[in-house]
Amino acid sequence: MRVVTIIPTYNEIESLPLTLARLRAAVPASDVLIVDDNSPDGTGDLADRAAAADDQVHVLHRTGKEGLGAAYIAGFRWALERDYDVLVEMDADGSHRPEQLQDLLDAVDRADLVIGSRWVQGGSVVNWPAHRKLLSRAGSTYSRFMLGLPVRDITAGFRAFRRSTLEALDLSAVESVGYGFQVDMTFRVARLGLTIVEVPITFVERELGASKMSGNIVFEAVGNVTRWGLGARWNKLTGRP
Ligand SMILES: Nc1nc2c(ncn2[C@@H]2O[C@H](COP(=O)(O)OP(=O)(O)OP(=O)(O)O)[C@@H](O)[C@H]2O)c(=O)[nH]1
Ligand SMILES: [Mg+2]
Repeated sequence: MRVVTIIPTYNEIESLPLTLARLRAAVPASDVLIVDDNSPDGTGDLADRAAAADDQVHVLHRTGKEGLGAAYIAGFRWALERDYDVLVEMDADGSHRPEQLQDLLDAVDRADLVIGSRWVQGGSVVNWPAHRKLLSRAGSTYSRFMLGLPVRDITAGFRAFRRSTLEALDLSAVESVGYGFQVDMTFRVARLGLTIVEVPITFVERELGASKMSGNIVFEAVGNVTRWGLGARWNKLTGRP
């Protein structure tokens, strides 16, 4: 099983070195692809140096900040052009513990998509204030209800896709930028009738660098989920596919 872990970065010069070192130590078999959006802080150069020192580390440079969704799509395309069997999504900021990646990989032979979940039995979040937990859970509950999906942590960003799953999707149709991207991908995988398995993870709030989360990203996600959910119900009522 050939695995590549895709890490999107924007101004992660403080977090990336440790995340990379932990990942290479925890799952040495996984190649790494860093997708950098021309970070002003020099994360791209740092990634190049890491790639020069380790032939399992690769870098994809993009010209400007286009959001996490666009970065992942570019990373998926890069990996699908190569012979990887499993494509992993992981944040650079330490929130997704590389030491738990193997748990996701262990589940990928019985799933088309594995989600590292905060909101299943055994999952947890470290260092989040109550309001942030509430926002995440409420977002997942709303999406689950609107989209009719059984997934507990729908915005989670620590994931493993089988190659065949991404090949079955029309990646050029995915347009969401922030959290909406994870919901969008989940909804698309579910609509294909593919199997989604959640494994518990401990999510650790970033300790270094700054968040790229914004009100816009939340609004985009809520707006899209509402549109998709209503659209699906309308299609059902009117008998459209
Ligand atoms: N290439 C690229 N990476 C991005 C972009 N926006 C965010 N990222 C990366 O995506 C990952 C998640 O972003 P975060 O800022 O941690 O967002 P978050 O996890 O929702 O927010 P926090 O909970 O505050 O950490 C990190 O590795 C970021 O560097 C972007 O526009 N382009
Ligand atoms: Mg984060």
